[in-house]
Amino acid sequence: MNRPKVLALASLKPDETQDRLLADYDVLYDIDAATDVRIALTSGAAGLSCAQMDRLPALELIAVNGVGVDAVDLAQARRRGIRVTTTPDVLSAAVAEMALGLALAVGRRIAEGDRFVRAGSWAAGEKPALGRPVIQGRAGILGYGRIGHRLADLLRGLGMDVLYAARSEKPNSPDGFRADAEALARDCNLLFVTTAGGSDTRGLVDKAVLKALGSDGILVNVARGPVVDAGALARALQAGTSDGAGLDVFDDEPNVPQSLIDAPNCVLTPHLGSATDAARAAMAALVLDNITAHVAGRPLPTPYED
Ligand code: 8YV
Repeated sequence: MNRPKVLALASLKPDETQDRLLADYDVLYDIDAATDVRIALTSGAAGLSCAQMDRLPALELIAVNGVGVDAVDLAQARRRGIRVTTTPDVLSAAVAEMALGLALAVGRRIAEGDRFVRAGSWAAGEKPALGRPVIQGRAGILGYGRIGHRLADLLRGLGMDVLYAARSEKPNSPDGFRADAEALARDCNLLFVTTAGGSDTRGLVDKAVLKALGSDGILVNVARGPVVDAGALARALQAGTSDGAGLDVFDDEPNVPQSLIDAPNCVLTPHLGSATDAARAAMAALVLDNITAHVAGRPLPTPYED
């Protein structure tokens, strides 16, 4: 029997899920050899552009291994009636704890302390820089979707007051609403970015928002690089008008601007938000479930909904 073809622009983890994909489907990796594929598997970061879709005239389904669809040309997919699925919920806890970890790493200078020990500075009698309390005061969450909600639960559980900015105020939320990023930044000392990427949010955290966050503010971005103006952030960190930043995402991954590498109190991680074994296994299982459902003509478990 002919196995359905899948163009794989991303691989699945753990290996057992990748093995299931390889067992059940004829997996192609080269888009030029995939002109008749009906299914494309991609990651949140890689997405699928309009130009790529143009090379896949038979495409019916884009299965994203992640929640971000900013790299998928959704307008073109809609025009062509191509369905898109993502992996919501199963990665929210992982991304939320990464955000919290980055805030702690920045505020308590954990990454800097690690470098200090390894460089022999401690043994040489030098004194490490002091950190600052992190879990106190008010935390702001920019983007109040599934990941933002999970993070808000964690922060509230730690005794923090939580504020959020989103497109609209959420009825019955225990957290305080602010109408925009600047108002949110003004009223908190930890600002977490969990909003979707794409043209709507590009440069949302700009010089004015960083100024509103102030010189005792910490910024954490686990969303998409372009949401934060990296140049403005690097300048604010250098000038001391921002206290610190924890960044898991960047404009041009895996390249990180030298200005951020050189910036003081800036913790940089390689897009690790969903990178736990449990989250990645659950994501991969959902990707396979969506592909299987599509092939069988059943309803998609997790279609992307705008
Ligand atoms: C993944 C992500 O790291 O969900 C997303 O959009 O950015 C991350 O969870 C990425 O999709 C790689 O699979």
